[in-house]
Amino acid sequence: MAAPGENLRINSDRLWDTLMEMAKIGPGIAGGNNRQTLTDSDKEGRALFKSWCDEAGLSMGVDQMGTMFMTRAGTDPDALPVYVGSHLDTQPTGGKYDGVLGVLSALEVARSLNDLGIKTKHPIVVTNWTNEEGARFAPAMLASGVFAGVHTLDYAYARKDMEGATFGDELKRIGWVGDEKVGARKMHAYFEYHIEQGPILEAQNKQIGVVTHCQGLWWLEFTLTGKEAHTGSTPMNMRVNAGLAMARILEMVQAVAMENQPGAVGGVGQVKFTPNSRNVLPGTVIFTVDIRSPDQAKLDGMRARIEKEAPKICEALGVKCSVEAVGHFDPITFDPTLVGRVRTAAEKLGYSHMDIISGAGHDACWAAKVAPATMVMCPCVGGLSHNEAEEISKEWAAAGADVLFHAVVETAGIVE
Ligand code: HGY
Ligand code: MN
Ligand code: MN
Repeated sequence: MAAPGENLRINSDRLWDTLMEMAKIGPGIAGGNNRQTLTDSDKEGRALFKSWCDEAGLSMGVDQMGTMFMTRAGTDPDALPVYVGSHLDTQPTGGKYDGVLGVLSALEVARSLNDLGIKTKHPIVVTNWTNEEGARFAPAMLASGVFAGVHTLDYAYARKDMEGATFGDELKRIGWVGDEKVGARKMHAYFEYHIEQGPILEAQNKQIGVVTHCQGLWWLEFTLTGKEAHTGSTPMNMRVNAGLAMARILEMVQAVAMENQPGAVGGVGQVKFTPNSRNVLPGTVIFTVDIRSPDQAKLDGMRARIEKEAPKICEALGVKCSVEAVGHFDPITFDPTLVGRVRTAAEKLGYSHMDIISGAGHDACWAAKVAPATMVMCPCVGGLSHNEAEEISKEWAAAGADVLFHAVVETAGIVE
């Protein structure tokens, strides 16, 4: 048995088996997952996660956004808890590890503490945030955003998916509307363990990412209005072509991002043509531009340029253009003390590590607004994520979970 606090290691086989069990719920079509938020498969995944937490003796609290807080009691009931979490919802063609690794590694920390008979002063709360992905209901990190006071509950409940279903109705439908006021809980600290979702750690042959910052983001939703017309019989000079306007805006976004290298990205992942018929020019085109940078000036400068250029592109084609910011957070600096504990844990455990800025957004970004927060990262194969082929090694998974274990226990305080 490890001496409390020294050389703590999680149970790697149990963590991997738990990941593989969860991966069976909401399977994708190519080996990954489609367990989108508030779907029946999300409901199934939540039930499985709760059954594991019940077995580990964790007590459940659920807030009005459906976020699951699973508490392992501390010895000091007045001590604010250490929260350790991520998300179980996935992209429509998601991998098995994005978010899931963080939630189930947090559960593994609780299970390992039970195995070792270790008591902590501060309670530890294993957390599953609702709707981190923002794929079905924009924006991303919706529940943690309400928790941090960035969004109101009404705003969140009114968010609609592409079929017109609202977040509030869907949360009620799957039976996960909790009674806790969102954000009433106070945190001593927040940790999130996550795959990098980029190529840096693997390329640098590092087992651990010590996450110092997260780049900022804007999601700009454009609605372009053209004129529905026959693609065959409408002469080129009579077209009001919203699809062409979209294509020119995408080219411009690419150019703006490339002008802001290094350290900026820009692109589009989702487009909706209406009526979306192969021989009808679209009347309406809706798409979301996703731009990001760790540099505040670059981030805001890119937004300003895109919002200035897009209307000009549309005007030249006689297309109407409107834009709404549907997601945003400024670049985040994580808590230096907690970042230091992650780095020290990696060194103590003998894992190679490097400082890194998160390219993807995470619930930790909003948690950082209301508590000291930081992240631990592990590599992923080829830096691939938001793709069913997302892959990590069992060893990578365990190394990050060991580091998480150490940093969390050091923050929660071991009671002899
Ligand atoms: O968009 C993101 O960065 C995250 O995966 N929700
Ligand atoms: Mn994620
Ligand atoms: Mn994701």
